[in-house]
Amino acid sequence: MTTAPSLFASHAKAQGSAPTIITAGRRVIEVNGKAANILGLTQPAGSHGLVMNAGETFRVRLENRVGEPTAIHWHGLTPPWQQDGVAGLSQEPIPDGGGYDYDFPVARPGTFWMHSHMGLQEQHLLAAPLIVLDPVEASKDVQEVVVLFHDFTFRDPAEILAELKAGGHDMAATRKPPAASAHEGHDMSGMTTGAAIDHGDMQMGGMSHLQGVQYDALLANDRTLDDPEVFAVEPGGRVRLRLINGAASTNMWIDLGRLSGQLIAVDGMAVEPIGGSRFEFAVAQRLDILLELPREATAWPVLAVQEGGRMRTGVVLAAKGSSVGKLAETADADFPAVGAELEQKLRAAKPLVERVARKHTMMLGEGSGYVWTLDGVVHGSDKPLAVRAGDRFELTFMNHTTMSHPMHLHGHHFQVVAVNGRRFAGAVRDTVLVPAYMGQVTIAFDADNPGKWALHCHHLYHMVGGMMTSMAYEA
Ligand SMILES: [Cu+2]
Repeated sequence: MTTAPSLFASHAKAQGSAPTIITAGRRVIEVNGKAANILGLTQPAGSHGLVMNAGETFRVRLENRVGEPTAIHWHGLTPPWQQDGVAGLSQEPIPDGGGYDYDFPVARPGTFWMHSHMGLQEQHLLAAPLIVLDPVEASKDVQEVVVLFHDFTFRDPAEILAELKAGGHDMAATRKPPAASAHEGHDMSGMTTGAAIDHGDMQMGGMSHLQGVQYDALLANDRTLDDPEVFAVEPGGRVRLRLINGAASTNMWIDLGRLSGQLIAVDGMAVEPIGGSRFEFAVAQRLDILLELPREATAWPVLAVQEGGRMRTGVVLAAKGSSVGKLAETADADFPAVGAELEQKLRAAKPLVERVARKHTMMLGEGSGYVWTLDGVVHGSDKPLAVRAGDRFELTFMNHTTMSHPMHLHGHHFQVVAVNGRRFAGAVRDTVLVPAYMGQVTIAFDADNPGKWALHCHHLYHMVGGMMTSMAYEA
């Protein structure tokens, strides 16, 4: 079983000039008592993913043993664009049996991850943590706990996608407006004139209408709550949770239960600390939460719950002398939709210096047959967003659809500078959730990494359904 300790042990051994071998391959885990054939990204000693220090070189040889072509993206790193790992945009897919070498400096520490950027492989869990430690913090007495979350299905993702496209029951439920009277003016061409809507009544029959895909389980480090990973912790000790939402399409809530923590970074970038025990956690985002554990011999669950439902997973922090009891696999009540509430509270530790910006408003749209568009275009990667090197660029995502979209820009970190037109010096990050029904989020970034970069919704089925474009500029 993959665990964080082996991940960190591999780091200690990996210092040197030889590349770290990471193999994209097949593996078997157990979910709900049944064998599940999935994919993974492992080092020869069996650890999953990679840990390195900021200031070091990312020197990786990726070997493809998946049985089909693949491409792996280093989510949150800002490499030269040819090493960004997006099939068909930054590189050709790596054939089965082949390999690809990556070699670039990594300056910034943070909680990042790696995942397939090809087809539907991400739903087969072809993803792993990518942790860049800050050498300045090495002396601090803080225990690192890395948790990668997934949404899991025994079904073939291609079948799920075909059903969504055919407007199967999942789809029909997704498209149903939460309150018909509030939705006059909505049509499938992508224009919605509904005002702010309470999403609290969208949940029916235990299925998430917010996401549209019915999952068999949520996983935390590949495990369910009937057999969670248990981390031994010190009573009174300090723990840094590095939480990664690696789900294909499930926005989640982190639920610390009786514990309270300080959110200190999002997507690997520091924010002014925010205390709390529940945090919104959209697809592809990361949360770094610092915990000061009470001086009690107690086991503390760290849970992730689906939005619009109660399915959950998690890990347990167990102090010496505590007993890890059985945890219910569902929460007591449904959790609400994930939106922009936390986003609006976040403030960057190092905000961008204000500059004059070039601006563009990008329309997020949908059409019949599970078609998802950016500025009215399906799969618009060949019509890149016009950005010039050196620009400060402000991009406003305007969501004309009935679902929220976790929008991800490659090769850059951006700052969230407005939500629904209200400006603030928000978090610097790489993935932001644009809420459904006319949600509007503005990001700002400096065009300082020339190349061809993907810009897309990180909901896997939306991306495959067309919600992807690119941004390109030369030095
Ligand atoms: Cu989306």
